[in-house]
Amino acid sequence: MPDKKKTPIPSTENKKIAELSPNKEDSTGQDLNTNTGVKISDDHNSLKAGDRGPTLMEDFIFREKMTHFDHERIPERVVHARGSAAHGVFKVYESMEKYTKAGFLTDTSRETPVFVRFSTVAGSRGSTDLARDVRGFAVKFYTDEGIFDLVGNNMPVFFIQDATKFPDLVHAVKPEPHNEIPQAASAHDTFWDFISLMPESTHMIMWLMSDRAIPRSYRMMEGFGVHTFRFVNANEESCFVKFHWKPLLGVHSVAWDEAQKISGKDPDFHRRDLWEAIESGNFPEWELGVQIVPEADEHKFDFDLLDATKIIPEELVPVQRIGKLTLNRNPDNFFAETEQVAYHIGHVVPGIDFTNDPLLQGRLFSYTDTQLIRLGGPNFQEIPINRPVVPVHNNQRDGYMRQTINKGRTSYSPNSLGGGYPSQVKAADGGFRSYTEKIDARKIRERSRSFFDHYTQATLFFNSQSAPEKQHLIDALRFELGKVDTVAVRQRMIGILTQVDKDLAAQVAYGLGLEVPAGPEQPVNHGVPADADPAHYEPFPPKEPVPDISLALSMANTVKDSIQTRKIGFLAADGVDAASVNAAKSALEAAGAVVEIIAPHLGEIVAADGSLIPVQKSLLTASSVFYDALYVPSGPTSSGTLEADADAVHFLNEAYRHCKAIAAHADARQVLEATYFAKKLPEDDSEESALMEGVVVQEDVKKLSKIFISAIALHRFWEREKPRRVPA
Ligand code: HDE
Repeated sequence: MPDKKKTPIPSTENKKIAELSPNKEDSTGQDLNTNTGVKISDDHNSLKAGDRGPTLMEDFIFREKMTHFDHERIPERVVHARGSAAHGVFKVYESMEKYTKAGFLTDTSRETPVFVRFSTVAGSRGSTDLARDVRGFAVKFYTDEGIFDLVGNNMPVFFIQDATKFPDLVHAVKPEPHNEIPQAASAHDTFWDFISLMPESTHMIMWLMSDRAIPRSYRMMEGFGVHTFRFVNANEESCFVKFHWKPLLGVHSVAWDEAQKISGKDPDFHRRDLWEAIESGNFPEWELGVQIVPEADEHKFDFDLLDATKIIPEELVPVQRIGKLTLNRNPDNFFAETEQVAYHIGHVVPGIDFTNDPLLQGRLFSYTDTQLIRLGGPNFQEIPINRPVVPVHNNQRDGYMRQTINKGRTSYSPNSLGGGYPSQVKAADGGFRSYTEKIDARKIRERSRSFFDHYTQATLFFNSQSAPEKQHLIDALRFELGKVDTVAVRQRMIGILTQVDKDLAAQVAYGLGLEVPAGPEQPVNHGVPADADPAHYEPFPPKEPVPDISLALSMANTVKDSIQTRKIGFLAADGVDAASVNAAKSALEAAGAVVEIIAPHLGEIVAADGSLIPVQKSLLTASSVFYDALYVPSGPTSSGTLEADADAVHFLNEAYRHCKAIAAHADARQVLEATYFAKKLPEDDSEESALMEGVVVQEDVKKLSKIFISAIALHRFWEREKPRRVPA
């Protein structure tokens, strides 16, 4: 069977790119002119009354330029303000017609153009990429049947169960209103005050405190549709579906200390990484996964499929990988495309429909509403990036900035003067018909009792983590709650954590200098209605055992078979052995890595044989946190310089602290001996010892490169953190 992952690289030309081209402008070789097309002779001086006189009102060229500038900004997104996007295509592997009639999921010959925007949630447009936060993963499919938006996140659950709590959640996490502090961080009182009163957020908090919240790259994140959606097939039969994106490079994160340093040294770290990967032809890829639940199984599970704080463990319903997404083209203009793109969970095509998840239902209102203020009116669908690749004909008219010139007398239906057009389309011919779900219910303002187990899956998540991941989670909670000033809030959180895992609660409490509350009582859920009957808030007893652990929840089980696009820094100075540099560089590049030479100065270094080696970064402009691994080539003069250079030694110490693979030619061992991990250098030159510690010291560059590649593929050597010997 052919390897589906290795399908040919799709062309960067597609229907959407072609559709965008009439709107593109290229000034190369062109004259400067005004918006009215008048050529401009002087763009450097305004029109003045005399040599040193005042500017004249008459200067229409100045006024036009300045007025446009004054109006350049639009409101940033109320959440997910900071983001980065790219064009690409999606192709399904095999027809999914058994479940859905959506053309892009049934026609295996189709390449559907997509525009994907990744984002953080809490920070403003100018904040940092490496904040501890959820990441948005929004995909716009320009299908032949209209636009489908899968507006997901990199975590499969959400903080709240009902959309009406969203403004409260966002107000709590955003910078505090009196002093607008802190930016892009959940580590403050109002966030944890809210969370400690909302036990339904506990499962999501486990994800947010895990390393999933500090990804190594957008290209190394999973994506999730979060809600349960419906598929509907040509016979109008429906099933439930959860959407997943599985990155082919695996799911990887950075260390928290590293994240904080990256935030200062390169706040654009993820944006840059995505841009550079696409520019260099390393196109990011994900497989689309689906978990399908037959309609008849709706009530089979311990949890409610309509509850967005729950996953369906992959052990209960496996994820089928049904197609591939490839991002292969950077936008031409950030504002026109990335900023103006308007995603909406309500953009669906025939074959995909909604469920009654109360979070999903609320989102159906919010997304159009927000575009009306953000993009300034009802015609935002006409902005080039938002247009479908199929023609639009309807009776909607006018409004600010209308672009379409609708011809004819009629803009109503039914009409006879316009021949009855545009006309309705039968479902059999492609018209969207909502799934005819049976509903027989009372109108109530209540939460379903099936939504009230808030802890089982939080525990499942915690139990499924590897030892280092558990430690990171504990550290993250100690950090975040440690930044909370109100002791009562910290204490309430410890109460919630006791419901997840006693040891977790005890460890976090220790870090905060608090006691774990005695007694088994449940934390109070303050998010309940005034007239609530407490019995209603008792969870249903479990129906069938939940798995003890779920392998897919731990990043320790992700793919670790490639060093594709990993960034490797070579620390070198004048007198380096050119062969030791070049052989390792070729081997790593052949395995797909990106190598940069870092030296005490920019320009070139002179190798021992007199050859010149170009330098990409100096020790001043680079930082270990920008690299996945480091290598020190041989050459006595180079080693002597590096050993004596505090910045070079710090570079290595810091990389060691962040648990990265480090390699040195045996002749450069003295440089590693200047570090604090000198005592941890492998005693023999076997592959096993090198891979145990993630430190490779070898004489033979060929052998060194081979072992180093295996070490880099393992991503991180978290065991090193245990002794906590971390001066860097
Ligand atoms: Fe959003 N969300 N959201 N959200 N969301 C927005 O829409 C909202 C939720 C997500 O790159 C806003 O255009 C409500 C879950 C992404 O442009 C806004 C609720 C998930 C993006 C909005 C949720 C998401 C947004 C702000 C609770 C994962 C960025 C600007 C009911 C499944 C899209 C905008 C982009 C953006 C509302 C919860 C994902 C205000 C009311 C759950 C990826 O409309």
